[in-house]
Amino acid sequence: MKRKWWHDKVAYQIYPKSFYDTNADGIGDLRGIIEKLDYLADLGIEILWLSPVYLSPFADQGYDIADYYQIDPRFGTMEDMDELIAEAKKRGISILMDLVVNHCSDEHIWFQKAIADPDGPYGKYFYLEKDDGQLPCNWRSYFGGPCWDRLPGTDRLYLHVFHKKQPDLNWENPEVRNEIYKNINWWLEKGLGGFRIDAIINIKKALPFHDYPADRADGLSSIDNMLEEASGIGVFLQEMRQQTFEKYDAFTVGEVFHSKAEELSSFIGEDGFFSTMFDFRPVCFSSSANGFYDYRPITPEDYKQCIFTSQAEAQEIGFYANVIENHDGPRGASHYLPADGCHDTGKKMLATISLMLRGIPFIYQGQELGMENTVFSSIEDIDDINTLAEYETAKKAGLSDQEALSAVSKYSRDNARTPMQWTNGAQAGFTQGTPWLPVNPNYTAINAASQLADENSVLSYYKKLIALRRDSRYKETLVYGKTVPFLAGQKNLTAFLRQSDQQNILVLANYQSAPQEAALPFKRFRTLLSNYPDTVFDPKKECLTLRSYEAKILLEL
Ligand code: TEU
Ligand code: CA
Repeated sequence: MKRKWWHDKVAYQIYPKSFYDTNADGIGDLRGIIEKLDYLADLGIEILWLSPVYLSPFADQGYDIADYYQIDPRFGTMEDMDELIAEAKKRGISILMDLVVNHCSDEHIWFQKAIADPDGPYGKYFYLEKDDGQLPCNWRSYFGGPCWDRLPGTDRLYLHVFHKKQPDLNWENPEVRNEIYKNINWWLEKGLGGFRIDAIINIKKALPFHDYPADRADGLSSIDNMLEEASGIGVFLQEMRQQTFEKYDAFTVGEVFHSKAEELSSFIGEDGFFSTMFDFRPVCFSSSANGFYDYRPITPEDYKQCIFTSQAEAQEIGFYANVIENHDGPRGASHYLPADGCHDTGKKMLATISLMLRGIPFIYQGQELGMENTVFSSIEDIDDINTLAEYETAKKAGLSDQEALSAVSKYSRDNARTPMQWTNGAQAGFTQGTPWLPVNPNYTAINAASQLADENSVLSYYKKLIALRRDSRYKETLVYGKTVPFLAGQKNLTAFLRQSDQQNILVLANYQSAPQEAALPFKRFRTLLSNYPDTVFDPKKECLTLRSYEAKILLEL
């Protein structure tokens, strides 16, 4: 396998709006990120992905871009951005921007020109169809309702698979693709390390537009059916890579849902479309075509199955990017840990698993503190358009207000979007003003300042895990070594070996509160890291007793 500069890095996702506010307007900003670069460097981060900071009306929190060449004034200026790239570089950190090119904002000049002249060149930048009283197809938008809306003041409809303020760009039009590549190269010229690539699987539509069997009472069909049928996306992705990323040796991580197993090597194999893509298998496990109200919790055994399947599938091909949370869902600690394990010890165990897997770890802001889901006391507390749509879906399915609220609370994207908890002071030290989204009330117990001062905190443990990955003695094994499941049939034990020619490293996690024994595959070992200060080992039985949510990383001697 060709070695690449990103293989041994740990990445971190910033949701700028909620990271750190320096001018008291309640919204995080670029200067806030610059101020916290030392914190991130100290944690061991070498790649930093920023969710969108481009000019945007914020219908979907910046995932609706009005100008790809401008920074939104809420976040700062282009000078701030340049300074951020330069300051990060000084600390050995590469910046990734979010590449949102399935759609733009309806306030983008291209869409405005399409409205003014639907038959002109910009009409071809979008998917426009004559409005003959019937929708061109019955796809349901990801945020609820049909994917078609009237192009204002015209007799046309336009396609939006997300919000109506996010019209889909027509990738079949080479002019659109060239505009996108030009933009990517413009940013790479500035010294970016690369991009996280949003909703990329949606760029290829199964054409001509047609209906699929309705799957809800609304008569619409999930877009998944279309994605299943669409083929030929590789032509676009290959062209994009060749015209942009490849020339700069840029790092790219694809947000790829619904990829087909046989396509994995074209996506992330050597010379694949992307450097890596997120492993969403555990996320998809919980989801349901019916919506949030029908999502199912994931058990430790399910989670183990998911990660082992993904590890096996990718290891001969390339690298997955491993995540337990991002800005689109619940907090990892709340989602993946049983209620009796959602404490510091359990959070450290979950971190051990996620960061010791083969792949490129992405940590989402606050994950390193063990931030948890927040509490919504009414639907008024929710800002996110996706959650609001899911709430309506739940009610239409017959749930009461209270039931619907409780169902969507578990999966709401706002759980991840509450402000970063820096201190135990007012507004968790996030802002001197009023935060755009209320802080999670648990900030007095969970915050960076107290954890920085505590050798045994979740944050300190994350630092040790990252340091271990970067340690030259183990790096080869932890980065390139195989993942070999161990005692996979033993319930609520998640164990695997990381193996290279030089060494064996065993990761053990007791994913429950009851203790359990684990027979070791070797007699002599040294503990590299654990969430307990000591080890209960019976040398006669070559057996280790793991206590409640105990995790161990052992080096065979
Ligand atoms: O998400 C793409 C996507 O598929 C989401 O709709 C996802 O299924 C949903 O958020 C799960 O709750 C990306 C971004 O990450 C998301 O924040 C944007 O809203 C979306 O694209 C549109 O740009
Ligand atoms: Ca601000």
